[in-house]
Amino acid sequence: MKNQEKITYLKDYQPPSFFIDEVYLDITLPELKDDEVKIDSVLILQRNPDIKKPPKSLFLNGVGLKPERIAIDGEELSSKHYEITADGLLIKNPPSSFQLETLVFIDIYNNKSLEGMYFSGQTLCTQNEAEGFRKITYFLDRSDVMSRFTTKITAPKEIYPILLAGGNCTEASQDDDQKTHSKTFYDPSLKPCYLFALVAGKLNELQENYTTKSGRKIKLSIFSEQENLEKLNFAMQSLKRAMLWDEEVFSLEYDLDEYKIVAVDAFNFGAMENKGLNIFNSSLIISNDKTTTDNERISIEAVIAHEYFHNWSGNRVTLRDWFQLTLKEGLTVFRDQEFTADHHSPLVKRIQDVTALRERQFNEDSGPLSHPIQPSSYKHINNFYTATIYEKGAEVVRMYRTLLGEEAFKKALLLYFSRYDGMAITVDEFFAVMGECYNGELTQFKKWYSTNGTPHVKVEEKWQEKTKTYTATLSQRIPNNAKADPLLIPLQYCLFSQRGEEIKSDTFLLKKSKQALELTLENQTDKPLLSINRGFSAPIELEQNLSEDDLFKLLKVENDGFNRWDFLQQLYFSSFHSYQKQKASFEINANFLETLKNLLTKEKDYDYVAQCFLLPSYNGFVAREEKLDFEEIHAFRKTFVKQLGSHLKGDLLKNYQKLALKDGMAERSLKNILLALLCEYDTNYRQLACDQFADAANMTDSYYALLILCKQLDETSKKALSAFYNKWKDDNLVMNKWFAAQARAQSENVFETINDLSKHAAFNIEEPNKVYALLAVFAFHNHLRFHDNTGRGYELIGEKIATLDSINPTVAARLLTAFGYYKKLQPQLSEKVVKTLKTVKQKINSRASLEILENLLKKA
Ligand code: HT7
Ligand code: ZN
Repeated sequence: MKNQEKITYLKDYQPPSFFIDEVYLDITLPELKDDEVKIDSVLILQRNPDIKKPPKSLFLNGVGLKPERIAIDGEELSSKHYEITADGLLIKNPPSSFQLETLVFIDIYNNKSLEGMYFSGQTLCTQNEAEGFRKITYFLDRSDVMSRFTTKITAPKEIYPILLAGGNCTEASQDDDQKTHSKTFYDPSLKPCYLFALVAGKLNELQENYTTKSGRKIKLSIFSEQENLEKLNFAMQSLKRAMLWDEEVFSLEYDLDEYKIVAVDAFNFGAMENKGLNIFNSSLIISNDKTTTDNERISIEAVIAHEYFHNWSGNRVTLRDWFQLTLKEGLTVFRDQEFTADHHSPLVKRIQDVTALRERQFNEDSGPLSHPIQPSSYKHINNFYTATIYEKGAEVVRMYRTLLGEEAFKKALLLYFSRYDGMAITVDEFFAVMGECYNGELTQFKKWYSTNGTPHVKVEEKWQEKTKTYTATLSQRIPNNAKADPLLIPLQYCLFSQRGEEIKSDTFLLKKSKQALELTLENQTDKPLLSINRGFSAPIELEQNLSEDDLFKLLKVENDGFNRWDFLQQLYFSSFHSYQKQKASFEINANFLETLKNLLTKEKDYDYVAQCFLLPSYNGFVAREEKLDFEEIHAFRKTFVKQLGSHLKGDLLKNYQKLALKDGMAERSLKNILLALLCEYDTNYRQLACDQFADAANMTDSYYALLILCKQLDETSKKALSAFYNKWKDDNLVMNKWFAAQARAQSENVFETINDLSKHAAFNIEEPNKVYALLAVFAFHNHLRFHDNTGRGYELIGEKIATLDSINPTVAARLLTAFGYYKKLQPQLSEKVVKTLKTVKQKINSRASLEILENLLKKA
């Protein structure tokens, strides 16, 4: 039974037989805890005029509802006219247009899945993407049914002083004895039900106004619990920056009179773009420099922008079905990446985005969970909110820009938004608009949507001195997808002479499996140097095999900052490969040391230098290496840092001390990376980390010092942890950091620590943030111990997944993806993973977790 779950296929799409034009929801919240919520819904339905044959029945989704009354055009239906099943309501012989009234009760107190309507602490809220609305009332829960919503909420005033829904507030009233009050919201835009939202609770509000370019005044409100009210200002200013940016860059304005955001602690993902009423994981709203790190602030700004940008890319232009998810997510990630690039360093942003793509998406795409940005089937849609749909989807949008050029791309986007405003569409329409604005043939590019796996592009260079002909033969293949047709890959490149002059820069369009870039270079005497995939113009793995000498030459001449950084990455990896061969006799290339020293002592862009001094992470190794041995990777990192330290300790220390006297995000970023290197080089430097921890004036300095100390769980780190705990124990969000710091510890006793922490009073398995902080940080970022030879890491996470599955399947399924690359591990470890997964399979029941498990266990 477990395995025979329903599969949804893209090819089976059928338009809805009915549309719902208007929705009137009358929602009554109970006075007594444990009583149910009453949902009285009136839907105005009409048959889809394109469907000629009158349908015999109409099926509305509905899960876990307790129906009390079902009426058509005011007449209660007798039981022979409808059927209630576990997943919905079937109405027999529906008229061609009618008014359907349903009165249902729902139990919100036992809803731990955090979908539909649920409690986050004392705050009642909703999460309806992808298929949560069916847990609230009977509806056509699909994104191509777009309706106008009017929502009336009635509730006891003392328990729920704040009542919110999407749209503009049109009416407020209270009963005579002031005990009960009501609010009505009308949303004039057409929206699918996944964008419906409601919030009720004891909340405080930060309110400001924003005037759009066309002069409309918008009321902006951010709500949180009382104690966080003074930590909402950064989010508010970020929202205003996002609104202004979308007007200036894409001429897109906000449309309603109100824009509301609510922070809740219990939330499965980062945030949700509900029309006019965003709901945010509190970790992505609440901030100040005492409690939030610089990187967290950048994420907050980006996610606020992301959800705001969805108002156009996702809400006004929405999806026909969930197979189109990348249409809104890929485009919106691209938009938020550009927003952040415009407000901070574009180069550092690109480096960070590509690093994240390699560490998350490339890893996903090279294992059993690989899927295209438009999958052809799914069992549970919640499993497809992946790095591939989001981040690879954004890279596909970026490639359109490279192909079309800045101006034509912008024109195409404006055309897209105006042509499809108010519609539910597919990626085909987006592709068609881009094609219309492209000066060439784009048909082949479409294959990016249906092809899974990261393309590997091999470069073989030849220089014929006699004929002065330079040839680079490029060939493409996808390792785990041998049958894939060739893709259209735009590769920006530059050829340099050996003396460092730029010979030619252009975009090469690789279309065939094998294709030559051939140039006659009359004035050249020596083989030129090729720097390709500049700015990471395509999401590919490059196989260029540049020698270390060529990398050093290119580092001197290349002016594309991204590729310069990437040459350093290649040097780190080539050092690893030398270490694998030479082990004890390994020595870092002197030129590499010199390059790093020059960067540290001469380069003034601290943010960039910080990126260069960040050694590839363990996930970076997962992305690049075919076979994984984390003990060897760990030993290499240690050896590398020891040698780096012994050559550069003076510079590392001097720069650390210099930066410690300065303020600023870039300065802090480099300073903390230098501190980590110093402490890893020689434990005596840990005193510096202790001092920084004790004296820190902000969370960035305090938390990075703590993280450095917690690499080993010993007396020193325990002291710091307990100081941190005593200071922050009443701050639920900061406590997430306390859990995460310990989950990263590389000590052999980390398993006991995690087990103990999972029983700590501040830990709550029902709150996804806690699961992410403790268990996901361990499984996704503590490679040394998650893959511990004893298999204890796997067992620990396996057991937690089994427990979590019956509470919150979405989060359990996400945690399972930590096993995604197990086939690259040494056999003794991959066998242990399989054993753990098989044990977990016996203990779980949810469709979401089973889908991931079955994919993981699929034979290659
Ligand atoms: N569009 C939002 C997706 C989302 C979600 C999906 C499934 C289950 C819970 C969820 N919470 C939010 C987030 C975004 O991309 O903006
Ligand atoms: Zn999104």
